[in-house]
Amino acid sequence: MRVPLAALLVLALPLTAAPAAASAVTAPPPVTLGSVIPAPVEVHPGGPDFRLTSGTVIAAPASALDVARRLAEALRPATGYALPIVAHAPGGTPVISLATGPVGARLGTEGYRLGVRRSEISLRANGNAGLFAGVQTLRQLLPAAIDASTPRHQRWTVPGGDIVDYPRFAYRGAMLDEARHFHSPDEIKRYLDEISRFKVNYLHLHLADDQGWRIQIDSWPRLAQVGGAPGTGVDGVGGGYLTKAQYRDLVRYAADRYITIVPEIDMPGHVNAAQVAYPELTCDGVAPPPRTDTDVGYSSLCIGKEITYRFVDDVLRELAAMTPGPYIHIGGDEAQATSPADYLTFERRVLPLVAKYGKTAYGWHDIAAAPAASAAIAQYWGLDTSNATLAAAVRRGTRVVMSPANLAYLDQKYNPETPIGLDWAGYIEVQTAYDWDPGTLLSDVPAKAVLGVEAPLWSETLRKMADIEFLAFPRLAAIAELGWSSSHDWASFRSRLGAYGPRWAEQGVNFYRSTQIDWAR
Ligand code: IFG
Repeated sequence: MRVPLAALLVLALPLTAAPAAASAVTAPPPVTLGSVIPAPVEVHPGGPDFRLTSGTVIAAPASALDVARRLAEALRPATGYALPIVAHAPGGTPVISLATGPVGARLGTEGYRLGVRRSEISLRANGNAGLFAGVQTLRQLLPAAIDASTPRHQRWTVPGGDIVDYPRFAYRGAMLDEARHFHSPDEIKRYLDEISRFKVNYLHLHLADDQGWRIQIDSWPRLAQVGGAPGTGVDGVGGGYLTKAQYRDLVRYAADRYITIVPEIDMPGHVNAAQVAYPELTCDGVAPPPRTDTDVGYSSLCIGKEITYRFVDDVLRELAAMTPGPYIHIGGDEAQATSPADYLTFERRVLPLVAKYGKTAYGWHDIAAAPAASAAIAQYWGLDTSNATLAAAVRRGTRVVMSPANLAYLDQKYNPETPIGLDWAGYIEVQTAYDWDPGTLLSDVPAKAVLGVEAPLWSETLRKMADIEFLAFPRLAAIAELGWSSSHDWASFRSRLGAYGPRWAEQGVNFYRSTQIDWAR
C-alpha cells in the first residue's frame, strides 16, 4: 500500500509539534456559575462543585412537591438516575433541597436563592414560582447533555457558589398567533416548555382574526364551527380551533410552569371570520367572503347595532370563565374600517365589560385613544420612540407592555435570506432584539409605567413547529433577558447564548444559528 508523502511528512514532524487537528473534538468547556439566560442578579462563584450521582435525592416539603416533580422529570431522562423525592434527605446523602420560606422581600414571588456546595444544592424562595425559576437556572448549570432525552453516561457536576436572583419586570411574555395558522395544543405545550426555560411568565394567545376563529364559544357555536373549520388558515392551511376542554388543559399546563395564559379576541377590527359565521354582526347583514389572504384593516364590527355588544359580552363572559389569569386582551389594532368616533364609542362600551367579568383589559396601544382605557394595559407595537396618545393615557393610569415591532416581533425575518417570516417592520437579528431597554424605549413613557415586555410571533408564514422554533429562538431568549435581568451586556449575552446552543440541539429545537453568535458544539 503506497503511503502518501503527506502522511510521511506528518510523521517526520518533531513529536513536540503535534499536527494542528483540523476539527479537534474537544469536550465542551465546563459550565460556569454565571452561564445562565436570563442573566441572574448576583452570581458568587466559589467552593467545590456539586456532583449529581445515582445516590442523589431531591428533598422537598409537600407544599413544593409540584416543583420537585418538575425538577425530577427534567433530570431523570439524561442521567437515568432515580432521583427520588423525599421529605427529608437521610444524613450524608447528596441532596438537592427545595424549600420555601421568607428569603427577603426584594426577591418577591419569583426570585430565589441557589446555593451549591459539595454535597448539597439548596434552592430557597418565597414561593413555588421562585423555586420553579431556580430550577430553570439549575438546569442550565448542569452540562448541556442534561437536556438529552435518553441516558448519557457522564459526570454531572454543578459549579459551586451562590446565586441570588429576581426579575426586573413583572410581565415577561410571548405570543402565538393561533388565527392565521392554528397551532395544535401539543405544539402550544411544547412552546410553553421552551419559553418556561427562560422564565417567561405569560403566554398571549391571539385566538381570532379575519381568517379564523380558534376558541369554542357555546353561546355563538358557529364562531368555531365555521371560523375554525379546516381551510380557514392563511393560504387555506392551518384550520382548527381549541375546544374549551383543550383551552382549560392548556391553562393548567401553563400554570404548572408558572405561566399565565392571556386570551385575545381582536376587536373592532380583524373580525371577518366572526362575520362570515354570523352575518348579523355586519351592518348590512350580508356575510363577507371568507379570507385566507394576509391583508389587514378591512373589517369592522357594526358599532351602531346592539347585537354587537351582546356578542362581545357573551364572548368575554365565556372567556373570563375559563381564564384564571388577570388579563383579557381585546385587541384594538388596525381598525381602519371603523371611524375614529365609532372606535371610541366601541371602546367606551367594551372596556367596562372586561371589568364586569373581573378581569383587567389589555389591548394593542391603539386603545390608548379611548379615555376608558385608563385602567387598561396597552401593548406597544409601534416603531417610534415616543407616542403622545399613549403617554397621555399613561398619565391617566394606563400601563404599558413593550412589543416594538422592529425589535420584538419574532415573525420578522432575521435578514433578507430568512426563508419564512415578514419584513414590514425591518430585519431583526439577535443583537437588534437584545440591544434596547423596555424601560426607556419610549421617551414620553416613564419606566415605572412599563409592566414588561412581550415577544409576539404572528403566524402568516408559519406552517409547523419547526417554523415557530426557527423564528422564536434565539431571539425569544434575548427578549426574556430584557424582561428578567437587571444587567444588560451584549458581549456577555452573546457568549452565554453561544454556550446555550448545544442545549437547544439536545432538545431538538430548530433554532436559527445566527452568524452573530459563536455557537458551541
Ligand atoms: N400587524 C398586525 C398583526 C400581524 C402583524 C404581522 C399587530 C398588532 C402586523 N397587528 O401587529 O395582525 O399581521 O407582523
